[in-house]
Amino acid sequence: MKNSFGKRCDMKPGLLAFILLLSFVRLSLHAQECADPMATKETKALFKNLYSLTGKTIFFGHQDDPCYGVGWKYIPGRSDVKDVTGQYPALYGFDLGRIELGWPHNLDSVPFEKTKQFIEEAYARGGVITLSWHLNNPLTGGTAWDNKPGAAAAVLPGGSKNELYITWLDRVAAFLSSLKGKRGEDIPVVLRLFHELNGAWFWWGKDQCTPDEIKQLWRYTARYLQKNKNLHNLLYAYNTDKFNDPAEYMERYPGDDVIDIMGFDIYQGNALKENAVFMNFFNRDLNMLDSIAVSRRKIPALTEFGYNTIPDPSWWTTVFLPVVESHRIVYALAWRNAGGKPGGQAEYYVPYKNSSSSADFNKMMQSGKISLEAGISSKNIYQ
Ligand code: BMA
Repeated sequence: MKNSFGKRCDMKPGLLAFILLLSFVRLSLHAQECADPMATKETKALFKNLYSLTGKTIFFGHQDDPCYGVGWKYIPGRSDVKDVTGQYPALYGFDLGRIELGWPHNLDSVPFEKTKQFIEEAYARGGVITLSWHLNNPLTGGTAWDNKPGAAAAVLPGGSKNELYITWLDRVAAFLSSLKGKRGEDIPVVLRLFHELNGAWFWWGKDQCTPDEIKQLWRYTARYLQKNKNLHNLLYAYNTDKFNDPAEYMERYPGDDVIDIMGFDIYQGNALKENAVFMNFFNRDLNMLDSIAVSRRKIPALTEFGYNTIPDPSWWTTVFLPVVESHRIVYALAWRNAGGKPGGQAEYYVPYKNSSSSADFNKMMQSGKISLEAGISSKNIYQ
């Protein structure tokens, strides 16, 4: 028998078969474990359940869902998704931006006290929580969009902003460890760090740091939260923006040992304005994500999506659903319903009560492919 270097290999076929079997068993056992070997029981269960539901259902999520919607803010129990469908979403996104500065509210004015309350309520309903972090530029003090290069290198050990970054991580960690379920258990959270890192609009983007720097930053951050802060209630989501090929997708991937969920963000508009053009691109990226996630035994997800103001009233059943239903993503997070913005265009990505795509949104929910609160609470994903 020749090995791949063309040399003779004297191993007995029986022994070889045994070794192959052992590696297969190891891989299969490994298949349903999250990246942090010390993850809490509930966090491990969340990974295992999301992994096994991959390709079976798509949990629908919405950023800032219980905080505000089009024409309202902080009305207890209210949600645009619930106003339209009668149910809360299955997944909830919130953002930590400015927690690093010790602010009482985030970059979109959501008080962190409310975020904590909404997370605890969502968890009690059996929902999944994912957090993004539009953290300021630690080098310049500007926002996350201050894309002057050099910040990633500066926060790594030995860099001029490493100490500052540690104080920021300590604040994030304090928040993450304050999230408790009814029995006092830590609430599992999908932490979506350094999102859209193949774009060049954030300080952690592709023109702002090298692949090696962002990989180091990712790994350093995850290890700090696990080892120094003893946080074991986290699943880690790697996510790019839309991408052209697997090489682009993987260029900045920090490694299987620190990632649980693999996704990308995509919006209809600009170059992807026409339905057919968008569908084609979206479908192509989902195909690539499916095979990358399968080969690495990770959970594929659509980490952000939307078509601002949903100008096409049948968009949900003629564009979104026909593309996603044939793919393996286990959740899809629609971006926030900010509503009317001072001096700007309205911003919303899910319908609100009686808006033009409300009926079509309900029609999509009746397809059985997409799950809201009832579809997730019945799955007991934390057990
Ligand atoms: C963007 C917009 C902004 C917001 C930011 C962070 O896509 O919604 O208004 O500040 O996300 O949430």
